[in-house]
Amino acid sequence: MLSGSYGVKHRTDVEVTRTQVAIVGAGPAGLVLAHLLALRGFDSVLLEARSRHHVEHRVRAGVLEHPTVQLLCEIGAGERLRREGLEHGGISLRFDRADHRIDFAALTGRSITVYGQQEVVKDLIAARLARGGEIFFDVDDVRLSGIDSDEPEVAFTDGGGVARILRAAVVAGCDGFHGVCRPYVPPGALRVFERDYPFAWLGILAKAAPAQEEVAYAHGDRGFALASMRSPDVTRLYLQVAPEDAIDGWSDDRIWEELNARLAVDGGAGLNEGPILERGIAAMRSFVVEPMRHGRLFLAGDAAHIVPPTGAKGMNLAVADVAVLAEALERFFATGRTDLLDGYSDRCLRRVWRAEHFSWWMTSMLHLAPGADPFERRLQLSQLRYVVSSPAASTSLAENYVGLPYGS
Ligand code: FAS
Ligand code: PHB
Repeated sequence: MLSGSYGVKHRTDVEVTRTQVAIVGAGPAGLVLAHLLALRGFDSVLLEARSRHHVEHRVRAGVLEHPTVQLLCEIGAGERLRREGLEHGGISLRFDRADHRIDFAALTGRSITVYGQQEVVKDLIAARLARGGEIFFDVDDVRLSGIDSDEPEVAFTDGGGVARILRAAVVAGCDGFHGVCRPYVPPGALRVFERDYPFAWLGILAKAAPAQEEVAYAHGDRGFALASMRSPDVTRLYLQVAPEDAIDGWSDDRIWEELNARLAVDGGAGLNEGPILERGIAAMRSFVVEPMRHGRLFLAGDAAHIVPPTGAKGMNLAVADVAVLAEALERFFATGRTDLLDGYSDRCLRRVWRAEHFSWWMTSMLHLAPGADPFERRLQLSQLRYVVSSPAASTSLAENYVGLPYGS
C-alpha cells in the first residue's frame, strides 16, 4: 500500500509528489486531519492558499466543545489550550434585563472551553511542523483532476512560484465555504440545502476586561448581542446588524453604545470599553451539501456545511468530520476495505444536521427578525423563559452546546 511522500520528476519540469492524502486547506479541518493521519502512520501533504501569519491571526470562532478539547489533547495539540483556555461550566441567556444561567456542569457533567480559533490553528501548525509534517503555504492555482479515479491529482503553484503536482489516493477538501474543491463535484451530483438569514453579526475583539465570567447571549428589542472573551483582558463581542451593513458605517462609539444598550442587565456595571483590535461583519447562513463525498474527494468542515455561529458549532463540526474521515482512511489504507469511506458522508451528516438544527434554533430564539411582530416576540420570550426554568429544556440546550459524544 502506498506510504510516504516522495518526489518524482515527471511531465517536463513539473515536480510530482506522491502522498496518501492531499489535503486542501490548513484550517481546523485540514490541520486536525493531517495530525490524525500521522498518528496512524499515514502520510499527507497540506496545501494552504494564505500565509502562515494570516491563518494564525484570522479571528473567528471561540468556543470549543468538550469532545473537541479531548481530541486536540489526544493529538498532542492541547498543552497551551489546557493552560490558557478558559474552561466554562455554563453560559447565560440574557433577557428581561437579567442573566439566566444554564449550568452545563450540573446538567451534563461536562464543560466548554473558550480559546480562539486562531490559537488552535497556531498550535496545530506548530505541532505538525515540529513532527516533520509538510505544509505548503501561499499556494495558488489549485486544480483537482481524476477524483473519479483511484489516483487523483492536485496541481498547484507553490509559494515560490514552482508548478507542482500532488498525486494521492484521496483528496480531502478542507478549503472552507469559498474553497475550490466542492465545485469539482459534477453538477447534479450534490444536493444543496441552504438558508440565508435576514441579519449578520458585527464582531469585535477589544483590549478590555470581559464584563462577565461566561458567555452571555442577549435577546432584546434592539436586537441580539453576544458577550464572550479571549482572555482576562481581551473581550469578544457581537451585535446583530442588517445583512447589508458595512463595517465602515459603525464607529467605535456607535458599536459601544449599541453593545451597552443590548447587553444591559439590572444592577450591572455595563461593559468595560477599550481599543478595538479587530472588527468585521460576517453573514449568517445555514448550508449543507449531500453527500460530502464524490469519488476520491472527501469534503470536510465549512467546505461541506455552514452554520450560523449562534450555536458555536462551526469549528467543532469541522473537527468532528475529520475524526470520522481519519478512521475511515485508516481502514482503507490498512486493509483496502472501503466500507467506512462509503459511510463517511452519512455518518458525518447525522452530527451536521443535529448542529444545523441547534444553530437554527438558537438563532431563531434569540434574534430580532426584521418585521417581527409582537406575537413573534412573545413567542420568543415564552420559549426563553421555558428553556431556563425547565430542567428538561435546559438539559437539551446544555447537551447540544457542550457537544454530543462522537458517534451519538
Ligand atoms: P476554514 O475556512 O477555517 O479553513 C479553510 C482553509 O482553506 C483556510 O485557511 C483557507 O485559506 C484555505 N483555502 C481556501 N481556498 C483554498 C485553496 N484554493 N487552496 C488552498 N487553501 C485554500 N464558527 C464558530 O463556531 N463561531 C464563530 O464565532 C465563528 N465566526 C466566524 C467568522 C467568520 C468571518 C467566518 C468566515 C467563519 C466563522 N466561524 C465561526 C466558522 C468558522 O470557525 C468555521 O466553522 C471553521 O473555520 C471551519 O473550519 P474549516 O472547515 O477548516 O474551514
Ligand atoms: C466567540 O467567543 O467567538 C463565540 C462564542 C459563542 C458563539 C459564537 C462565537 O456562539
